[in-house]
Amino acid sequence: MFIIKLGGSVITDKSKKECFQQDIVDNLSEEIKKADKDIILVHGAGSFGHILAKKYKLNAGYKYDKQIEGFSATHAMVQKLNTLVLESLQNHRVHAVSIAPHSILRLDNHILDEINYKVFKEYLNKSFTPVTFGDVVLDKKLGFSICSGDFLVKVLADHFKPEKIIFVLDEDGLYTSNPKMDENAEFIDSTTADKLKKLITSLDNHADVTMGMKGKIDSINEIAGLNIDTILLNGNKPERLYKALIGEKIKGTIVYGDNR
Ligand code: IP8
Repeated sequence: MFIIKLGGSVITDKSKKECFQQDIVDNLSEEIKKADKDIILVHGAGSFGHILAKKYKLNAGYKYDKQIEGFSATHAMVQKLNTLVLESLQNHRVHAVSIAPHSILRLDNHILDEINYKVFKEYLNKSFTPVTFGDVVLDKKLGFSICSGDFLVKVLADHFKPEKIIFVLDEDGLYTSNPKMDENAEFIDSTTADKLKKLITSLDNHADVTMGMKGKIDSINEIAGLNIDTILLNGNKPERLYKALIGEKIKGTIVYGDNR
């Protein structure tokens, strides 16, 4: 089984509110269908979620009444994005079922308090492709907060121990610094959790409430600690996701699990 995270920067144009990348998602759906693997799919919120979540400071928890409006507006937006992803998958005959985080998990000061893993398992057993996404959720201590797609990948990987985790990005993989800002950034084709810890990457300058690339490196670090190999690849380049799923070599970064 594989866990795939479709990054918000691939499935949406992060610089424009509510801008879905239909052609790219359609290509990725086709590749997922062609590879014919058991998959849990997770997607980010991109420009559908981060702009509003930042405006209403939702990740800081419940501080003022207007945030209630912001919470429900943000949820509606990420749900809308999820429907677009789902439609694309279904149009490519991937039998996707949406599992919305806000209804199956609760955090406690940003840490996992409870989650219903059974619902993922039952859909997987029946050959569905469960699709979950970065969402706003209840938080025991903070009232509410944000559950990012990367956080979901981490907790689902810990529980389901997939064969591999694949992060689909808008870059070829990891670099020694942010390639969008630094022309001397060097590409990393393979690394380990230990080396990753030393990597300093400046933050993306998008309105990303869950910390962009820095957040991603932190999550990958923890995933590598689960002894699961993680591949980072470019979702804008045709066939890379498909080839990674069937085990062919591609341009991308592989982060080896801790036991190597
Ligand atoms: O795009 C963030 O999820 P991510 C979710 O995976 C919201 O970091 C609601 C902004």
